[in-house]
Amino acid sequence: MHITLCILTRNERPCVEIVFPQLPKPGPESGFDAIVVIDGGSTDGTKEYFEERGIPVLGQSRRGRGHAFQIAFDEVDSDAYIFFSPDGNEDPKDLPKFRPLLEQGFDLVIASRMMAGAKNEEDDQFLKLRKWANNAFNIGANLCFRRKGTFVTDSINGYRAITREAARTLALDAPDYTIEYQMTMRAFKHKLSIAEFPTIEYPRVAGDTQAQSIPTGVRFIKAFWHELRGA
Ligand SMILES: Nc1nc2c(ncn2[C@@H]2O[C@H](COP(=O)(O)OP(=O)(O)OP(=O)(O)O)[C@@H](O)[C@H]2O)c(=O)[nH]1
Ligand SMILES: [Mg+2]
Repeated sequence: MHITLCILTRNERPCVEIVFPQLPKPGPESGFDAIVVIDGGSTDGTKEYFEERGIPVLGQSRRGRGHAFQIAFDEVDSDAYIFFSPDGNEDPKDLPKFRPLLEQGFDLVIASRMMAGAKNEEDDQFLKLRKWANNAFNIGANLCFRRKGTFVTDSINGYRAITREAARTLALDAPDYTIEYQMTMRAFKHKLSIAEFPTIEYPRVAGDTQAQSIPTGVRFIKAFWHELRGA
């Protein structure tokens, strides 16, 4: 199975300088065969960082994380895709964990921040607002759309892999940060097989989030409602 690591960036130069050197090279040990960067219009030298190192960079005609997924599915020839955000949240040591599950036949593999053995960025805080919101959206997705398999613990996390065939089946069209939530809800609806493994979520190593909590939360409610109406 040919697997491509898709690195998603928009103005992440300071993070990329720290995180990219921690990534394994494509090959049998790494769990992927190729790397591609999908960049949503960086103006801070992120694109140039990768180009200088010979890593292919695909641009986007429209901004948005969901559009970046579309570019991967439309333009990257691979049997499966691992999506990775190089801002420090995601542990590169987990990269080899996707391949065995994909090769076992799972359509979608999610690194879960919520299951036993995992850790969420907010777990050490008293107020875990983002985690609680994530859990509420997750329970809604499981209750309304899951028709087989066990309870999925983290339907929103971006650190995940999907096969090309599954991506085609789901006809994803979310343009923004709701892309992963839409992917999981539609995977439930289509009775695709979903695997999770526990991961540890670390804080961002530099820079600021581009996903503001309240507007992103509203988009999640709309995405959920959209799937409910189309269920
Ligand atoms: N290709 C692409 N990547 C994007 C776009 N918008 C955001 N990203 C990337 O998606 C990843 C996740 O975005 P973040 O801003 O870190 O969102 P978050 O992880 O919820 O927030 P933090 O907790 O601050 O890390 C980062 O690597 C961003 O650079 C876009 O329009 N296109
Ligand atoms: Mg992040």
